[in-house]
Amino acid sequence: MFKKILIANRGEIAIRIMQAAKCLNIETVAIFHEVDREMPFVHFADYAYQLQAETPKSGYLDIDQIIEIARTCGAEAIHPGYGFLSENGGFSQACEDAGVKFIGPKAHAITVMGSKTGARELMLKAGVPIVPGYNQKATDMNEFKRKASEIGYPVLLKAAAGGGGKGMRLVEREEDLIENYEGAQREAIKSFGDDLVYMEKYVINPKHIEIQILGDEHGNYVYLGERDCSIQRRHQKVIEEAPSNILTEEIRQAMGKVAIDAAKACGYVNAGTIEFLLDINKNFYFLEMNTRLQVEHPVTEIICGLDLAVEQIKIAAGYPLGFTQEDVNLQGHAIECRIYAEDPLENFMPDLGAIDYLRSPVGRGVRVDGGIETGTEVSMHFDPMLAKLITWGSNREDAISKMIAALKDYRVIGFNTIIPFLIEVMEDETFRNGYFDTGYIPNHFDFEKLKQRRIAPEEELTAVAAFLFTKNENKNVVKDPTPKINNWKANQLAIRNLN
Ligand code: MV4
Repeated sequence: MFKKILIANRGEIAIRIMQAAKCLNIETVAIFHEVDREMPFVHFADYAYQLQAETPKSGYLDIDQIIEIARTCGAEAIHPGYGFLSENGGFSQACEDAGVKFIGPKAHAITVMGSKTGARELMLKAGVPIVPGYNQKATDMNEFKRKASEIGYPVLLKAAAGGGGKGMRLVEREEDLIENYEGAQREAIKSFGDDLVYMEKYVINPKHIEIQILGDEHGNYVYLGERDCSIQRRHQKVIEEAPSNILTEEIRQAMGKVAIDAAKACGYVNAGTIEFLLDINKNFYFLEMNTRLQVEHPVTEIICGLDLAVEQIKIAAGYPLGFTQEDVNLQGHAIECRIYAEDPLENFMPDLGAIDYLRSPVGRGVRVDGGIETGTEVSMHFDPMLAKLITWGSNREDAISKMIAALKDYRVIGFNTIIPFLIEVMEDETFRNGYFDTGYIPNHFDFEKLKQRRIAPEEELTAVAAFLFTKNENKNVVKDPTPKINNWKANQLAIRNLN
């Protein structure tokens, strides 16, 4: 087993991986840009090295510098987390060439799954169901039109080098095909430097169901159930849950088998996720494979009773899985809400600032994976996700109830977060009855209702001021009327309440 590993990431996922390493008695090395110097993940590591970089983001993408730090400090392995270099085949290869173990798949698997058309071709050969479509570059537009007619409108045009919905165009009629094709090409070359655009039949109102798999270096594979990630906005997941309440055991097993076939087809090793579209008739189609540990992995590990980051490290160290498919037993229901520093009433515009006061919810069946603390500065350098709140219940209703209570207990004072939006979703009948799909937020969610429910600043500040008053009241400290939050209005209220 490794004695020291480097985590090439920041924030909550860096802490999450360090926690797993500590379980295995492995020393941890953090890398950080200057702007992150005081972040909790830097202090949580056993060692920390500052990255020299022009911009905060470029530091975490600097392959040569990161590998050089690993070699200098004697780290035998590197965990990439998610985002940054986690799906960069060149990084996986560079680690291998440098004799530092990459805690993830080989470069080949990352590269082949990184091309959406390459992945579709491979899945076709492996007998994995894909959405009917046309993978070739359109050299002859009449041929392309014929293919579209064969597939049947509406069709979806997608960038082969894309992902996350960027550059997708929905075409309802033949007369709009060429104009949209050319537009999609322009966007693809601009966003991804590759103008290959392919076509798929449009699956109406799909659910996004993904299967977690693990593969070790000895040819063993297991699937760990599914996650329903349909509650998304602008192709960004917001709420995820496991299991999906509409999947039957029969469909679960069929999707699990197909997911393992997909992993075997690219010689996949370590943790991976196969994303599917599930249509109204419960037909499922391969969408893409994510060759990394995902943000939403906690809902799977909670219902499986596994630590996926520990499993990843053990696989990278050459250990066999240690359990078989028969040992996998899903218990209860888990839900994850991502806590974004965004204003849901301003089209989820990121909101920045310092955290004047942070109080995370705790309790039975409540887990918070966070990378922040009171005083943390939320900057525009990185993704605005602050933390993940996960609840577990014996069934879905129980998990939802715990989530509502925990969200109402969360205090992030200093800027807007999507917590009020998340409470609204948890209390919404369509969410609660499970009959939602990927169109839930854009087509169903009632933002007007949220607006009515927004806590008037006065009430909120009074609540905070009263809390601080109680806090101060309970302490045998010198009565200091100036509470420790730098929100002037709360101070005024607190002072007024104290007098
Ligand atoms: C689709 C689709 C319907 N039909 N492909 C969105 C991002 C990228 N992962 C693929 N996406 C979709 N591909 C076909 N043939 C609908 C979507 C889609 C979607 C998929 C999953 C989760 C959320 C979504 C939101 C909008 C569209």
